[in-house]
Amino acid sequence: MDLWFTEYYTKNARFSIKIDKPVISLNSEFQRIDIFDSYAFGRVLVLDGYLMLTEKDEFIYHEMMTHIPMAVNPEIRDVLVIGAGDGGVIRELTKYETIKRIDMAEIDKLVVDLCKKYLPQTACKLDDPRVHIYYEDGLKFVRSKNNEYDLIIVDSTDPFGPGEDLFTREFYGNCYKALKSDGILINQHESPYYPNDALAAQKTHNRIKSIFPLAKVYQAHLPTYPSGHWLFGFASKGLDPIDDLSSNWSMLGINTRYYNKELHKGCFALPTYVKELL
Ligand code: AG3
Repeated sequence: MDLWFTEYYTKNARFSIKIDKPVISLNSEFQRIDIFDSYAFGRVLVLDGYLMLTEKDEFIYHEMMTHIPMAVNPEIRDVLVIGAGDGGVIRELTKYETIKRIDMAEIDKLVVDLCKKYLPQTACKLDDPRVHIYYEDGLKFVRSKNNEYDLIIVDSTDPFGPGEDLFTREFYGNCYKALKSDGILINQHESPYYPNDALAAQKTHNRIKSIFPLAKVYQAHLPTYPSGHWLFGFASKGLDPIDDLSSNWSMLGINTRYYNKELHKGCFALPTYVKELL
């Protein structure tokens, strides 16, 4: 019997992966969680029917969220990660010995517990002594913080369901307040291609732009996300992702499979239709 997972991108477009075997399916207090093994992409994590990561291509997303800001400011010491219960962003951050503290605010403890058990490739560094996990709503967590972090990474779900609050003006305003004077905010920005995602990307960018003096968007090729073309936001209180790119990053000896210095400069060059959207 053939078993397939399908994510619906629009009424008329969908993406399917053939399942090798189901691993676990549960409903948490917040969402439905499915983990399965696939032939084409290895183990896959799905939340509320939306594909979050696959073992084969997660390195692209997690490297692009982490090394872009770290290469701009290798002095980053204190980091807040919001969402990201699978641990992929944390794994990349722990490659930097210079980082002293990583706070993570993840609303759903069950995601973390299941990823530790079934997705060791991404969850492998969640027990690093520098990592402090708070099982709290990211919006509330960041509200009480002032001038504390050099970097905030928002690794949320889509702006529908439990992740919705992490796309509001209020949230971005609180992130601004929680960041130090050279602070950087990175967030996943949806795809520019399908109309609903594109609208979300546009709104997100406009909200961030109304709060941060510098707000840019960069892109990556992600085989298993809607349209395969994904956007990320880089916002800061002043640091520019290209003009301030540190010349020291390559000396740190960080091992990456997608990110490199040429790509860092190239990924901020956007297609015309994306520039027009933003
Ligand atoms: N963060 C969610 C990306 C959004 C994917 N959207 C979708 N498939 N419709 C991924 C979590 C990985 N750490």
